[in-house]
Amino acid sequence: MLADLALEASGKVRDLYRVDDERLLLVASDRISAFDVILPTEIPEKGRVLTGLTRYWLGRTRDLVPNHLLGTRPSELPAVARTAALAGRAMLCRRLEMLPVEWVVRGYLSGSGWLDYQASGAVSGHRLPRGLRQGDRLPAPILTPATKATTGHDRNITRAEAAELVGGARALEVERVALAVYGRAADHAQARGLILADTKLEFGLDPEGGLVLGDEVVTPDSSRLWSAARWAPGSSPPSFDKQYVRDWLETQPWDKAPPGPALPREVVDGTAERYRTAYRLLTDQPFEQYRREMEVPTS
Ligand code: PZK
Repeated sequence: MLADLALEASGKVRDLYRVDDERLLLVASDRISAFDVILPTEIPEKGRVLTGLTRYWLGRTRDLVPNHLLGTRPSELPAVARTAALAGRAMLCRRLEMLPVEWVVRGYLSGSGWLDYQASGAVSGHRLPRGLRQGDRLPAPILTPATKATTGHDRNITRAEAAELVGGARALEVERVALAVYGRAADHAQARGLILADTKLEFGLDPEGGLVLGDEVVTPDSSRLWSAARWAPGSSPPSFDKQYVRDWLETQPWDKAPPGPALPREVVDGTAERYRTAYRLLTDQPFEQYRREMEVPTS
């Protein structure tokens, strides 16, 4: 997508390019994964929605922790990235020394948190009350760090293990900041009819050793967002964004091994609308406005 910049890293749905020694360009594609498989069909504008949401949350949490965002507007990007294809999906970032831990904050019991709780009564070393059900709200949000697996699934680790990886004082600092970011975003979402069940944050250090929030922040790809209206105890509510995709895939004779099936137009359209709706609900702005703000000016 960007022949003029060197690709530094590639994720399932995002790519990271080198700008110079101090800066990176993070580009969100329209690819979508379901059941851990990248599907052959893209969701139009999904990458822009995720970049727009990250920009929104980084602006809304700046008072809690500095972050890596340098700009998303075409005028703020290096000239090679000032293209219509990248507009709104590219984020210029400060290059950080990333901490080798994924910092997941959970306010509700779902996913690997639910699995760990059922197996041991605890998640990442947090002993939880007996009798919790899948999808239940926790007595208080908890930090459940995980190791970044290069292949396969991330593994939840205890806070003591996270402290061994990054240092005890740093781990306590991250915990305080991560809980504050989650708390702010969850309250904001709740007031707009959405539950932020959990979210994965990544942090790095600036050259002076200061803690900096990096990566994407409180997007549908890094979080579980549920419609509050659809929450009920005893089961995890459907994913706000991928509900149509998962529901349709479940009707298909597919063994969840790659490649996945191509999505029909109704599922693509319904899902694209869900992403735009998530943007509008969370930011109180139409997604179209973000698109227009990020447009490359025509000379
Ligand atoms: C960084 N990732 C994850 C994301 C990928 C990989 N500001 C930063 N400085 C240095 N490194 C990173 C960041 C950020 N954000 C992020 N890996 C390194 C990642 C997207 C695509 F391939």
